[in-house]
Amino acid sequence: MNFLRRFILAAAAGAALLASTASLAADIKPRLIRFGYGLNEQSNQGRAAKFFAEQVEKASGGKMKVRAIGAAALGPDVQMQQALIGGAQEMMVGSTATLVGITKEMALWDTPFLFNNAKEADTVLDGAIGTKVMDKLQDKGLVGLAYWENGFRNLTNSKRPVTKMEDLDGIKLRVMQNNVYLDSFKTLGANAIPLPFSELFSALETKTVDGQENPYNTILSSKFYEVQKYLSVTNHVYSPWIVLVSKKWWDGLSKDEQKILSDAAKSSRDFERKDTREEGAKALADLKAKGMQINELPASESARMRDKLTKVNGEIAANVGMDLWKETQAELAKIRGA
Ligand code: TK8
Repeated sequence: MNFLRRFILAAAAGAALLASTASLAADIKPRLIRFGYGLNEQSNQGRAAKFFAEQVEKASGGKMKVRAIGAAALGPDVQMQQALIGGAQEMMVGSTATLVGITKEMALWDTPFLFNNAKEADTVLDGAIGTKVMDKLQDKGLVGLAYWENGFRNLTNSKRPVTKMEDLDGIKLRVMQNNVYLDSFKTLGANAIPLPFSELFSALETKTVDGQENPYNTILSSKFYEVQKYLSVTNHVYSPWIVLVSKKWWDGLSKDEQKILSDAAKSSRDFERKDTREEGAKALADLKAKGMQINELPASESARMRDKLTKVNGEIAANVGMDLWKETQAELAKIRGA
């Protein structure tokens, strides 16, 4: 064996050793991370939270422990956000829609029919615009690490099939705590009522509200089919989840620890989107089997709703800033042209 070859082999062995002991050599302290979320453990959100916890433990050589706590046991989204800001809780995943009171730019993602498909959503959310919006959180005491998929939202209710806009008249519809959602559904004629997700099942069960809107996955995992008869395929908005860290706590972490969390949030995002889409693809059949009556909206009715909802676009653009609004429209035009 010549010198060069021996040298290369030794270097390779050294690199492998370094990689395997990286978590030992790196600046990692024992950490306990409370990671809260709103859905139950059996949901796509729960599966991804578990995956995240495993990734972090593995990458930190077991030093960083994630306690994933679901079913809003640490409180609904808005309450957890405040706990993160105050430093009483380390991490969470939740809807971007409930963040608008903290960072107004998040309302961009509430724009009805903003994305036509998952590819458009992934491209914008993971690209420069998604990052820009996410980074706005830092001034408010939060660090965003990745957008996960909640998904395209569809309408359910216990009163009647919604096949046209007028069918929404007088339906008490739960919406997220977010003005764009409130105004959108008022515009469509529903009696929109904001409620935290954690109160939704019992509100539907007691008929405090007649309906709600969420992706198929959630309608399935939260068993809304037990208290909702009708599902209308509206796909009216794509809703992201966002993985958040308390900035107060984050700033005390080493670069190595921060990288472990950031990498794990991204690999969990990829896991979560794949899992969500696979489950979503068969969810309609599952919901039908559970007894839900499902109807598509005729194209002409979709178009009417869409038309009517452009009314809220002006309000969103004013809220998030005209520059960001235009940049997003230009980016979407680019994606669609390509
Ligand atoms: C879960 C919520 C949920 C959202 C909602 O905490 O509130 O309807 O879709 O996923 O963030």
